[in-house]
Amino acid sequence: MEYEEILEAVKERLPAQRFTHVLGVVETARILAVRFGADADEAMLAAVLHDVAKVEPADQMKQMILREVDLPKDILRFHSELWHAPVGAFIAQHTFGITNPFVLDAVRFHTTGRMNMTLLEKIIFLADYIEPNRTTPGVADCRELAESDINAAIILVYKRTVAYLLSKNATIHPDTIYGYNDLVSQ
Ligand code: DGI
Ligand code: FE
Ligand code: FE
Repeated sequence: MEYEEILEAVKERLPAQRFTHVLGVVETARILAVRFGADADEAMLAAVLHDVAKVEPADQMKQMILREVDLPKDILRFHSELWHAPVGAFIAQHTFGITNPFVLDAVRFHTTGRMNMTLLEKIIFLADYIEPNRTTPGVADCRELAESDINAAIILVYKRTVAYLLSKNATIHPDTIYGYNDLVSQ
């Protein structure tokens, strides 16, 4: 499927407000790709697909995760908010015919992050947090760091996310911790 066709299909799958967020991530990912030297077309494709599974019902995602060998089972022990990322990568591959493994991994790890993220993964992870429609307290600091230092910006996103999860007594996926340690120790 061509990019424009995928954009239209994603628009039909998502509520208007969620699609507005997706468009914000697309534009932010394009800017970050140009800034930090990644392929802008790949960044926009990963961005348009990153939340493709966002409104799938949790029980349907659970069934899919249990059924498909390619989907990680351990994620079922964590909050269902996390499931749309690997399920989205699966849909991108099997419904939208995306074969580029870097694009699929950028979708797969956009919520938790992980250690050794590729530049494309970093761009989608960061763009998701800082896109212009986001009003999260402190997002301006992340946007400022993203002007020049992608790793510093991502470290701050990890910190903010972990602090938020701690404040809610929520579990923290190990990939988020591994991702934080990976960048903070460099
Ligand atoms: O899908 P979006 O709303 O655009 O953003 P997202 O994919 O980053 O999902 C964010 C949600 O995931 C947010 O409510 C926090 C939640 N979450 C739950 N557990 C974890 C987590 N985020 C991370 N990074 N790590 C977790 O362990
Ligand atoms: Fe998401
Ligand atoms: Fe998102």
